[in-house]
Amino acid sequence: MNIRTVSTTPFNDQKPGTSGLRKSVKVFQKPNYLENFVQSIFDTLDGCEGQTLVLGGDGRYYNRQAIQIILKMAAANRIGRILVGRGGILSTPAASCIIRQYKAFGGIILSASHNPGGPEGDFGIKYNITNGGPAPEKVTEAIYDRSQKINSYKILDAPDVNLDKLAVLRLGEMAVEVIDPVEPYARLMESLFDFDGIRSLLSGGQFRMCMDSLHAVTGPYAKEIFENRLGAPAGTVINGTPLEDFGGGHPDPNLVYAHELVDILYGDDAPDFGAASDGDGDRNMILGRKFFVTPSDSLAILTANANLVPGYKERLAGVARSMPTSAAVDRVADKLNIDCYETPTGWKFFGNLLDAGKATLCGEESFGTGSDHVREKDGLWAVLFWLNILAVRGESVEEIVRSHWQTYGRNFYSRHDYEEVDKERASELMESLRDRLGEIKNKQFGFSQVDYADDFSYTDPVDGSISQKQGIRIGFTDGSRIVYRLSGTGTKGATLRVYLESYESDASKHDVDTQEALKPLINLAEEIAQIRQFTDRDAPTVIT
Ligand code: G16
Repeated sequence: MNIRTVSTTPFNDQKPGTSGLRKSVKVFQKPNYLENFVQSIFDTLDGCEGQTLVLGGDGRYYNRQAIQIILKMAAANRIGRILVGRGGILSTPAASCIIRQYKAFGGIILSASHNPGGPEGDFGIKYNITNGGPAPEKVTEAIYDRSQKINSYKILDAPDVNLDKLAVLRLGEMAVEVIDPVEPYARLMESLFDFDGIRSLLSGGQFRMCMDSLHAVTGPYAKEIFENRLGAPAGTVINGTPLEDFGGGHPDPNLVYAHELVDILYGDDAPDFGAASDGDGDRNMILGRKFFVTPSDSLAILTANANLVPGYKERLAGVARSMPTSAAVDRVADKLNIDCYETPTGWKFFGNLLDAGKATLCGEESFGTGSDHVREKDGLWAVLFWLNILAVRGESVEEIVRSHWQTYGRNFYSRHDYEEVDKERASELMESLRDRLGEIKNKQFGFSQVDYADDFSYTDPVDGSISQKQGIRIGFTDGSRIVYRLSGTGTKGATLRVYLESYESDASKHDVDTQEALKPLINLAEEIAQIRQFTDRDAPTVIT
């Protein structure tokens, strides 16, 4: 078989965002676009020749074609062995699990996460390092730098590999192992949670759950774990067949996009527990009967109840949350007397803390929770964690959350997204806030006295690397807070995210609607940033 060297020229838009390179499928289908980025990865990885890499994706449109291209390029770049999920499928947490279990050099994950799929949708690619986690900024920057100078890539002329049968094959000099994408992950879950206890809960006939896989990657994982291994009735997993376009839906587990599940959980005869995951299986949404658990509260509750779960009993070293995530978990960490870290948005920032044993659990407001069992956030892991707690405590989701608030107080929390707004105007809004930080500091807005105003900067406590301009924070003396950030995962225009948080210790005031409780802060967010004027929008596109 012949290795071809193909001439190419750089694309100037290959800078990875919050989580890898995400673009529309149409952009990825441009001649040489995918190839340039993949070659830039291989050129950047020192010592990858002869090594094992893991490869798989969330099954969205273009997944199969991209995998064939990457396999042939890997063979041409002298990679020793590739472990690829059957059908080209690997959920993001399963890819992380397999990199770690097989002690692979790293992995290439194909996903645009919660972004819609199909020929008109999005596609994405990211590189994960030996610890199983997303490449840190120094690696993604090196890949980008390389992509700006690239003038050729290498590819093997060979027929496509059959991805649909478990087998060990050869592609030129390289071994290709088509592996079961579910088994290693399901085994890892069994080692962390009390499967017997959860099985009694799910098969006892009293407790009912509904898992919405949104026609995305978790379908086969959820069916195997909940229905086959834990005895939940068939039909517990809905939308469980992965489709290339996610059935035309938006595979984002939140109250807006997972509306089928929300309707079930808020309908007559609702089940006791509902959950959803996203395109690539790393996000989660948790619902009780007619009750929504905010991701920030979920992280706090998992932390407070970790002792009930075999894999975490008496072994929490610390917790970490992204800066815009509410401080609910900080209160729990305080009580447990463990460290709590505040990182920029992006799971990659948790990697060092997990590797160094400084944090055991991590979470983000963006429906992501995880632990040191892998180096990605993990949707089904969070669902199992909740089921384990429910099995032990025998209370409803709502009771557990309310008693948590009673102990720790309630952090009212909401995120307002303004999607697909004009990029330049959105940057102007942020710049204008930056310019006025000095003036905003110590200012009084009505009853609200500003306590601090800054642009979040993070110094990694393990390697000392510094990440600046990670979001504008305006904190008030009553503990409430507004954060403004531009998303790093959108593919059309810009997405402005406004994160709102206030704290209420008085349990008699916990029963207020979140948007109502945050109303004064929402008005203040508009007054300070002039969102309507900069975005030309009267209201957010998505409120979570
Ligand atoms: C990615 C990152 C998360 C981040 C989220 C939203 O998640 O891994 O850490 O919180 O994007 O980022 P942004 O606010 O910049 O859009 P996923 O699930 O999309 O891979």
